[in-house]
Amino acid sequence: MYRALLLFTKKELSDRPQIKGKKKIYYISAEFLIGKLLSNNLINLGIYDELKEGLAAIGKDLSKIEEIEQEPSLGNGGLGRLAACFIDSIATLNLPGDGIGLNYHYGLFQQVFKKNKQTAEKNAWIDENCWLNKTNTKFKVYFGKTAVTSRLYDIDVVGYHKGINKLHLFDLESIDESLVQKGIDFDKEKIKKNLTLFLYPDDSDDAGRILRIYQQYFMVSSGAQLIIKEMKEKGYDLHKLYKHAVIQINDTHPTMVIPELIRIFTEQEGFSMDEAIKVVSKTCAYTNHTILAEALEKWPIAFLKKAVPQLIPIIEELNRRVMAKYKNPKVWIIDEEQRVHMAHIDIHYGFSVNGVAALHTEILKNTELNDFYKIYPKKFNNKTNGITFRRWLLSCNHDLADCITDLIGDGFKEDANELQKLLQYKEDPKVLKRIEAIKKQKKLELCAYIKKAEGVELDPESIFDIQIKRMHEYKRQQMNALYIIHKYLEIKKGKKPGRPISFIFGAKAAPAYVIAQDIIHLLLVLQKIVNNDPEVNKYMKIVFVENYNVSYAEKLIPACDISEQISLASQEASGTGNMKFMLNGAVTLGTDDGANVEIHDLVGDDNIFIFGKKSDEVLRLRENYNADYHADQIYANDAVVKEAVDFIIDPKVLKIGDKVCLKRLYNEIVSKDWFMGLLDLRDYIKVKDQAFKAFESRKKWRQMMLVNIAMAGYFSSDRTIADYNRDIWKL
Ligand code: 26V
Repeated sequence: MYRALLLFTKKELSDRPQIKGKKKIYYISAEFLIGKLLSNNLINLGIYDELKEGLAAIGKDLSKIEEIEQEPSLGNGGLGRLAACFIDSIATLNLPGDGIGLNYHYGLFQQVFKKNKQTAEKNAWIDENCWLNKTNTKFKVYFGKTAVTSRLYDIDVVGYHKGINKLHLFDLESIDESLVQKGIDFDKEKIKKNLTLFLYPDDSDDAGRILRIYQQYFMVSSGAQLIIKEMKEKGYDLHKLYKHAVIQINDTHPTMVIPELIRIFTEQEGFSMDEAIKVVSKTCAYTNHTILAEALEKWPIAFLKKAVPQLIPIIEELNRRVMAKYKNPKVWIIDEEQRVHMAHIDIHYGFSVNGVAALHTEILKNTELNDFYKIYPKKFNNKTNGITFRRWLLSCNHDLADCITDLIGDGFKEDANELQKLLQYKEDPKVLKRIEAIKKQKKLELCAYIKKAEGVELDPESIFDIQIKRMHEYKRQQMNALYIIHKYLEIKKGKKPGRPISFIFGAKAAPAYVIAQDIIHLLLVLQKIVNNDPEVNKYMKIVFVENYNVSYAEKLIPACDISEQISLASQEASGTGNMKFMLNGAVTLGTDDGANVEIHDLVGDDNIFIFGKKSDEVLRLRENYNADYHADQIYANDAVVKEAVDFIIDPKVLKIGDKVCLKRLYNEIVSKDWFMGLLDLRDYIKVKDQAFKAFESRKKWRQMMLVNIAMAGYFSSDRTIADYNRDIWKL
């Protein structure tokens, strides 16, 4: 049945018209975390309901058939999922625009828990029953004198009741899957066989880091050739490239497209260097997604020399021009350690630099990229992220979408701001109860799924408190763990919560990120202790779901009561899970960070739970961290904090867990606490308890749910893309 539906849907897609126009956006990204496509394609094609009914009439359940599809997990997290939401919205706004990326044979690793630890398995998704269409387009890509062939595979991207754009994924013709050994290990040296085998979960070792350069260049060289080919086919003058194409560079991973285009123009198209630089600079725009130093790419020039020697003279020329103009070494492209700062190429040689939420953009302008902001104030702009409501409401929560349609019609499907019409029902008990009943239903469905998938039985009457996102210290799952310990110890002492709480986690950690692995370990050990303690498990349970991915998110988000968005203020560029939860009627418990700030502004103080130090204060403390922040003193002076932290190395915990991991984590927290979990823990406990208490004022809580749904319209990626188009792309 799945195969029949896939073939039928592919045919429907191929019958739809291509979206056309004089100018086109190319969204280049190393990641497109598209997730399963069947139901989204059916929704966008406008045939979902008809098909579902038709199938039901012959005794088939579409939602069961959907389960068969393998998820293409071609992204690590937020950045990749954003790219997927964006291509959906670009097509929905009827804008001509294609994605350009890589056809990884194995997506983000599958997470398997062994002995309460994360292990990684390969995650295949390509087979004859998938959405890829093989094309005849091939390009030669040179690594110095070594040539490989790239072949283009396409996935159709259909807008909501609109035409088709493409997601172009390039693959290595000479790929060899037999290179993969145990887990996700493979021979990293054999570039001619391994280039597109894996999506990168981290870049901890040098072989891996060089391979990443090869991947990036393979992507941008293929992409540049495709763009030039399309321009020539349309008869456009390459000297006017910027009139017909705009290239949005998604983080620095595709930055080499800038020197590559300049190289092609000067070496093959007869441009002068000045002319090539001018044309390329007017075509490329850059999006920054993080202020974390370790994620801002700086490639040793020696690595680039090894992989792509042909780009070195171009990059050196770009750097010479910057040095001649600006005396501040902090804005140079090549630093004194002979490293190439990829973001600096984008900022000098692109026409737009944007952050992904209001606060993030302000921090870029005033702190992280301030030296550049002073040079190019007009280039900087904000584009607050968004999510596609097709996937994150219409597809993952049919019941809620139908309810909203009954109440305010289906205008919100084209114009998400219409969700605000829901506010008129704020005092309508029937409507409030219906929304609550839908939440209840989603919780029941999630309970059944978790029982089957994880073997844990949750109480659907309990509060569902959910934190799902990559495992990272700055996102502070460790602080959530400390709250859980605190609650556990309170229950042990006889202070029992009025209503049980289910603490739900989903998170993958980069395989080489030791402390993140330790936090996963702690949570899995806590899960064992809490869930097996008959004195406690009536009041609280923990479930850390195995292999969190897009498909799992689609089940978790509709069932959530409290959305945990607790990053250290200033560190989460935007977050997009926060928007998905809000749209599905969860209430945010969070810091004033990333897009939480905008959620807070929209729903007001009464419909969100905010805690913790503000970003100004955090940034100030971090400027002189060792002198100004003292985790050890907080630990020593606050009995509640100390009790929770000490439990990490309590004999009860060490008995089940790995002593090395737990002690390492304990030491990290009491001595460094780089992301200041201890600073905010007291306030977190206080406000989280307030949130649990507020859950009992049922009318008020239902109203909070309604207000959150009603105000979520701003976070439609249709709005975000309209903003990109108005300010940057001008299609
Ligand atoms: C870095 C690396 C480095 C090692 C190899 C793999 C890899 C993959 C991606 C990245 C960049 C991570 C940046 C990122 O994902 N930022 C997130 O972007 C979201 C969309 O804008 C935003 O909502 C999140 O707050 C931000 O953390």
